[in-house]
Amino acid sequence: MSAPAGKPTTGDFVKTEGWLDWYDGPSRPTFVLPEGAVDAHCHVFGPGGEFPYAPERKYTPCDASKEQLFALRDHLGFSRNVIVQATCHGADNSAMVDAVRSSQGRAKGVATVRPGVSQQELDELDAAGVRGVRFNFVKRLVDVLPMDGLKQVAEQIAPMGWHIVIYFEAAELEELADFFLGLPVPLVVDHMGRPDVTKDPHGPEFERFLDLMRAKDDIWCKVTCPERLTDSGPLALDGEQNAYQDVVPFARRVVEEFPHRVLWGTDWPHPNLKSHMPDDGLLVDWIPHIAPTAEQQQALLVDNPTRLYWPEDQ
Ligand code: 0GY
Repeated sequence: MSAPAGKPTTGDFVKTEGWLDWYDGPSRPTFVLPEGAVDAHCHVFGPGGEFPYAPERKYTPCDASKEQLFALRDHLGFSRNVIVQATCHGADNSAMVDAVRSSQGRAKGVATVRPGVSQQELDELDAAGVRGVRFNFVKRLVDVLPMDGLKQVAEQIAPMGWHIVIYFEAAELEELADFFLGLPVPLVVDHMGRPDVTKDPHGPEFERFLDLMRAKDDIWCKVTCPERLTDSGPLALDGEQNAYQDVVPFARRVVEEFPHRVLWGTDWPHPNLKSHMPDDGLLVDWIPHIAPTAEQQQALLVDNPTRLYWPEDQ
């Protein structure tokens, strides 16, 4: 079988069929990001020839290097990145750590670690600029991990001032909420807990998610990934550049109720997209639809991520 065309996957890897490559001609956003803006959710993939993909991965991406990430950062007008370990690298954090180390202080990291991780490994990650770990409960992405092992990791990282990024499907929240609320560290929820945006943003499912946010004042939310959550698609039917309209009311509810606990990121290079690949410039132009005021934008893009990831700057 020949490898699908498009962007390369280096090393001894074949890119997953049907998986779209990231888009390398992003427009320059018309929305001008405030000084010090942080892209608080993005990844690097490999390059596979240098940082091999993990044997337990559920997909094989095209490469997306740190240089390409930093070029996107500069093109869009961000100052900094938070680089989240992608599942295709399993618990081998080398590619992410290499990117953070190469950023000259302009990136922090979120790692994946396994239960039983040594304190020495955690200390090395901390020295490199890692500030949290990600617990992923999305079954298509990872094998299920034992909850008591995760709890043990949480207790290990608590004295380090780290947090836990949690990723789950909305339908799983009811079952997971007590576990989340028992974790002894701040939590950061990926992509608003993946709401079904065909449902009512004021309906019981999204209220359950907002109730999680209300339960503790150190739970944060990334109001991210409209391209992943949308049902209506990238462009409004009337042709206006108001893309992903169906996701807007969900994100606005979170921004309005928790202005000081929201974060935003591109999710570049957008793993696992099959319907369309977003133009990252247009994604940035989506921000004023979910955070219309200058105060909300400053909190979302600068103050909140700086408080969480660069507290030394405060
Ligand atoms: C995201 C979302 C996804 C994938 C990953 O690490 C990953 O593989 O995070 C997804 O497939 O929903 O945050 O990038």
